[in-house]
Amino acid sequence: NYRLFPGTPKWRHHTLTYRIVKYTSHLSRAEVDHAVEMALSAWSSVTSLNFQKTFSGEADIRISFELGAHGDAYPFDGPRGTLAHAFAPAEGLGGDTHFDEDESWTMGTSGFNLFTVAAHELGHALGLAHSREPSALMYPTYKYRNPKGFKLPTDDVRGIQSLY
Ligand code: TQI
Ligand code: CA
Ligand code: ZN
Ligand code: ZN
Repeated sequence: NYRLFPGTPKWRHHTLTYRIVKYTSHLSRAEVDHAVEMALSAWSSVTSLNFQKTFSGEADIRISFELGAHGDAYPFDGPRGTLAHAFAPAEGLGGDTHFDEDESWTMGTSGFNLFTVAAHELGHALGLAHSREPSALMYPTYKYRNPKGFKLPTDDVRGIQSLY
């Protein structure tokens, strides 16, 4: 079942800003925007959270595609291995979500599906750790999810509703 992070970090406000700071060369900007929007709405549709896109300055959740070492303590590792990571809710780096630019990001079933990974990472950015429930989105195994008609598994719904 779902797990929260130690100390239960969570956002204290329910309208969160997000900004896509750096795009990938594997997909169009519109595709990235769409995948991220769908991933955010999976979480906002079952909570009182709202997400507001910003285009400059600070944002609670800064999203970027990064190559190798990129200024935090967790360098990316080329194709496969680590796909992405996100920081639990906090000021500064908290909520920030980084994707490994060395992966083959796709909108479909080949490579790694950006919606699937973004939805999982945003769960971390909102305060969910890994679930023990194999059908959960927050279970630590990649499994393609079709954004069309996607419904958050009940374990993830319970987890996020325990926070927001
Ligand atoms: N990246 C790990 C992950 O997001 C990084 C990580 C491990 C992590 N423990 C964490 C991040 C705790 C926040 C909190 O799980 S990953 C999947 C999987 C990865 C893995 O690149 O291994 C997905 C990224 F396993 F679920 F498929 C996205 Cl969906
Ligand atoms: Ca990698
Ligand atoms: Zn990073
Ligand atoms: Zn994870």
